[in-house]
Amino acid sequence: MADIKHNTTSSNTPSITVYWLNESRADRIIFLLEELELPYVIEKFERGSDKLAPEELKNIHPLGKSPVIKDGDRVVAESGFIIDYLINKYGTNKNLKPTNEDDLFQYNYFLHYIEGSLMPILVTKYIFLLLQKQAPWIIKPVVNGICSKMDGLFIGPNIRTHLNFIEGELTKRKWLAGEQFSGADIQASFALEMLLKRSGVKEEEAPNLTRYITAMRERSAYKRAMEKVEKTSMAS
Ligand SMILES: N[C@@H](CCC(=O)N[C@@H](CS)C(=O)NCC(=O)O)C(=O)O
Repeated sequence: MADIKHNTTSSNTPSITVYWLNESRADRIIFLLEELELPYVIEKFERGSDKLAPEELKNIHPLGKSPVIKDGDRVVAESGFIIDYLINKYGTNKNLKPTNEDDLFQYNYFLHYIEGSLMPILVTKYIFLLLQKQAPWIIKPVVNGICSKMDGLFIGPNIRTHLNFIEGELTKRKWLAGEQFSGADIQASFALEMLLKRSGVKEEEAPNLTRYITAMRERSAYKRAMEKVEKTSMAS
């Protein structure tokens, strides 16, 4: 574990610590904090060879998952909740949460949809890929057979349904919750990049999602966040 100081905090600025795990949803929170231009400190945790988070993360929150943050003495878990919490508390003048009813409806929906519906199928796909990669050679053909059957029957079609849904939503609006970029897009950011990648669909076949991901990557906060993530990954 390493402390990575990115900003110096003074007594009247927020005291936010992000408990960051490599290759995790914690990158969303770094992205948000860069959008909000808030000072924060990253504490780095690294996955073990089993790909799980280290036990010490349970000292921060009993579930031992990342992201989890501390804001002063308050521990906040769940990426969607952390995003909404930080925007409500510190983002009032940043336009990251819609004020009109229709856009706010979409904002809340997508904040829940990403973790409630999309991530479970993407994680299932990831687990099956990992299983195929790590299977001992002697049972590899059997494991590969089971995995490709599951992919054909269940995982692949579900991923395609999500892709079609998102592609359709993005024909109606520039961002997920209207014409204005919001916290819902931050929650969706890396998940939708993964959705496109895991669907195996070419960018031309999902032009709206491709346009959306390109616009996301062009944001200066996204670029700064990626630099912080890269720097944190490299730090010992
Ligand atoms: N629904 C939670 C999911 C948190 C979660 O499962 N995080 C993963 C990383 S993306 C994790 O900590 N995995 C390590 C482990 O399960 O040991 C959220 O959105 O914050």
